[in-house]
This record gives sequence, C-alpha cells and structure tokens, in this order.
Amino acid sequence: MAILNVTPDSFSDGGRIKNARQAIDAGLRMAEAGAAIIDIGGESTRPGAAPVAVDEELRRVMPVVEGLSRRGVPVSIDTRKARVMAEALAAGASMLNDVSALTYDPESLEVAAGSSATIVLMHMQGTPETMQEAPAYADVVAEVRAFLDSRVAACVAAGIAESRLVRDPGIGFGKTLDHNLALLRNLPALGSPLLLGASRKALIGRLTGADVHSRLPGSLALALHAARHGAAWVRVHDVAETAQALAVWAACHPASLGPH
Ligand code: PT1
Repeated sequence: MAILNVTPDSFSDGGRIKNARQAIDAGLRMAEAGAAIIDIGGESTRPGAAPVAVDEELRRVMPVVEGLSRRGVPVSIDTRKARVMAEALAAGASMLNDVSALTYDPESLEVAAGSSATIVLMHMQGTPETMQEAPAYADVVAEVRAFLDSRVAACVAAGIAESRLVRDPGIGFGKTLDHNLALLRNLPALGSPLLLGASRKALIGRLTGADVHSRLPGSLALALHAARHGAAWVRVHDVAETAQALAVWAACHPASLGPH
C-alpha cells in the first residue's frame, strides 16, 4: 500500500488542479513501482495534527481518487468520515482505511456495510491532536487485540464479511516507543490479516536518531519484519525500495510471499 498524502504541506505551491495533477502522477508512479493499492489521504492524522472539515477534505482527495480510478489504479481512501468514504467508493475506491476503525463517524459503519470494499480497522488511543501526550496501557498487546476483536465483531454484526476486514495495530497512534516495540514483537498475537504502517515514523528516530528524511533503512527493516511475521500489507512511502526489499526477502522465504 502506497501512501499518497493530499494535504497542503505535501505540495509546494500552485492551485488545486496543478496539485491534483501532481498527486495523480505520483500515484501512477507508485503503482508502476509495485504498489498494489494507493492510499489517498486528505486529513493528516500524525501526532499533533488538527481535524479538517469534510468539504475541504473532499476538495483535496476527490480529484485524485477520480483521476487514479479512471486510469484503473486501485485506490484506498484514508479517512474517518462517512461522506468521504461514500464519495470515494462511488468514484471507484475499493478499500476504506479508517484510523478510527469506523468509530469516529456514526454513519461510517453503514457506509462500509453497504459497500464491497476491503476495510482497514486501526487501533488508536486518544485523538491525533493529543494522543502522544501520555499514552498508557496495562497490557498494550492484549488491549490492542481486544479493541481489534471488538471492531471486527461490530463490523460482522453490521453484515460485513470478516474476509473483508484487515487489522492494524496503529504504530505511533497513542503509543510510546515501548508500546510500539511490544506490538512489533507480538504481531501474530493481534490476529489476521494484518496491515502495518511504520514507514518513516518517529519510533525509527527514537531507536536510531535518524531524522524524518533519513528513515528509509529503518522503514525497510520494519517492512521486512512485518512480512516475516505474516503481515498481509505494509503501508509505505518508498514503494520501489520496499518492493525490491520484499522481492529479495520473499525469494529467501519461499513459503511466505511471491511466486516461488
Ligand atoms: C497507519 C497510518 C494510517 N498512519 C493506517 N493508516 C498514518 N491504516 C496515516 C509517527 O510516530 O499506521 N495505518 N494513516 C500516519 N500517522 C502517523 C502516526 C504518522 C505516527 C507518523 C507517526 O511519526
């Protein structure tokens, strides 16, 4: 899964049309580089980020969802809002990626149930604005597992086939370094299928001192770690580099991935 952020800070200048065109080009390049799906997001959910109004989020993401879908590129919509989900689905998105696991918007479960999309259910403690202030758990692995189980159960009760659901521990979402490491050391305990999003995240900086622009090696290590422990998906910025790392790794692990 390739990350395609369509937020003001992710584009230099120019109008919305120019930015949409740049984003579509970036998405096409990531698909060519080996991404199975492009995850389009118009509301940052990194630590400290403020919410975005629904109309603004739609203005950011819809031209890109439409542009990539029209060109046959599989699209995932990274949103917490039911209306953004519904419009992206209507334009051709085939995956819903919700960092709130369909808890933020009371209408999102119904939108998801009315679609045939694959749905990513992610764990977060708190909200993006404040989640890193004082994350606390008695047993982070058990609590994340229980939350994911409860969201899977809510989706199944709403009529969504369990085969459409993907679990995500939410690396960096209301977690200290130790919480993130406990989850990474216990991925199989979280259930399956699993998606891991750790690309360029702060834990790599905490472990190595690398700043956000120098975290490709750590990101590759985390992608390979996730694959080794059975993750079905990795959400990454650096598609070509990750695809190469996974292809070489898969050739050495014939049972795990790839055509061998
Ligand atoms: C993720 C994810 C996401 N991450 C899914 N969607 C972000 N399913 C956005 C940091 O610690 O992991 N899974 N959508 C980006 N959010 C963050 C969070 C970015 C923490 C950076 C950090 O640096």
